[in-house]
Order: sequence, then C-alpha cells, then structure tokens
Amino acid sequence: VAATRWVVENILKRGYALATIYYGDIDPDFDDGWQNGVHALYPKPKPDEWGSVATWAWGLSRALDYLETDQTIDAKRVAVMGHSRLGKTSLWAGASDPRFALVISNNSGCGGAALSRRRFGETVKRINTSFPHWFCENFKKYNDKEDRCPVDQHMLIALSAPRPVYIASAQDDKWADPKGEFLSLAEAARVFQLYGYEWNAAGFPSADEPITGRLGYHLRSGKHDVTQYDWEQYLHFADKHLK
Ligand code: GTR
Repeated sequence: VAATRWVVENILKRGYALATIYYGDIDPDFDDGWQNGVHALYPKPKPDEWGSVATWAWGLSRALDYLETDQTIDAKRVAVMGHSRLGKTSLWAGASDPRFALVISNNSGCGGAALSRRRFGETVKRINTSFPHWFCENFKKYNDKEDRCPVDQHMLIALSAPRPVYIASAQDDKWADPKGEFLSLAEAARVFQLYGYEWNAAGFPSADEPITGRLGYHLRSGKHDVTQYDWEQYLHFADKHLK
C-alpha cells in the first residue's frame, strides 16, 4: 500500500537521490520503557530528554553523517522529509541539525506543525496518552494545559530558519488540523522575515493551490497520505532552493 508514497522514478529523473531508513530500527514505535533501539545503549531519559520522535531525528542525523562520507552525494544539499509521525520527526531533525539544507513536513499534525493551543483534532493530552513514548516526559505537564506551555509549534518551525521549510496539509486530515499547520507556518514566517524573506500568503489557501517562497505550503485535497502531488511540490521547491 505504502509503495504509492514513494515516487522513486520521478525523484531520480529530476536528478535527486533518495535514502530512507525504517524508523523502528532506530527506536521501536511502542512504549517499552526504553529497553530497545538506541535507548538500550544510553541511560534512561530524564524528564527533559529525548522521546522516540527525538530519537528518530537523531537517527536521521547519523544517516547524514554517513552521507557526508559518500563521494556521490552532495551533503550540503540534503533535504529531510517525513510524513505524519515522521513529519514531526523531520521538523525536529531540521531544528536540531543545521546540516539539513531543506526541511519538508508532510501532514505532521499535533507535535509537528500544528499549533497545540488550538486544541483542534489531536490534542496534547490525546497524543501523550496514545503515544506516551513519543515526546519527553515533561510534555505531559501540558495535557489540557496548552496555554501554560511557554512554546508552541510555530517556534519549532522557526528553528530551521533561514533554511527553506515546506509544510503540507491534507484537506480531509482534520485530525492533524490543517489550518493550525498553516497558521503555525505563518507565525514562523515572522522569523524568516528577519532574514529578509517575505511571506506573501494572503490567508489560508484553497485546496491544491501551493504557496512557494522561502517557505512552502499546500493544502492537498484528499486524505492523510503522501501522494504524487505532494512530491511534485517538494521537487519543485527543492529545484527552487537547492539547484
Ligand atoms: C496517528 C497520530 C498522529 C499521526 C499519525 C501517523 O495515530 O494520532 O499524530 O502521527 O498517527 O503517524 O500516521
């Protein structure tokens, strides 16, 4: 089923290489008390230390360490891309590792691009209950108390500035709060403006009308997924910024 999410031939035809990792090999995606994956090699995380999302992002940085040694890869022009829980991961990877030249986050929702304070779709309490291992322990303090959290997700996006960032939503993916994903990017744009990059979006766009500048956004029609349409926009964005 997931094969449609990988437009490998198009990617290669456009002159890019594609590398991917199975995230479960870095840290298995279940609450195991940090017994497995790379956590088995480290002390148990303190309340402000890495959960699984941060661990997956750490794994992406280790992959980039390797790509830097591969003569056939231009390690200065590597984009990081992820979908859904891995869209949360790509934002964290971009924020924590400035070697990623371009950051793409597809349908990332709560804990990704979406503003937690809107409490639309998946909430902080809901995500911390369903997936207690994804974030650091301290994040649970904000269950039902989003307003007390000193940060929100627009700041996560802004941490990649001034590198180009693309956020994508899907119209039927209400769980991920498409509008909250867009508003978060619009707020992050203020940091990009400090670097001289203008934000010209008039407002929440109609479906299938991409916004492209230093920051990219689209609301794809359809459900929570990665499609050929999404990749077309990412390749276009990469051509614009990495060529
Ligand atoms: C859902 C979760 C979302 C998103 C999604 C996915 O169950 O509530 O935050 O991460 O999984 O990764 O497909």
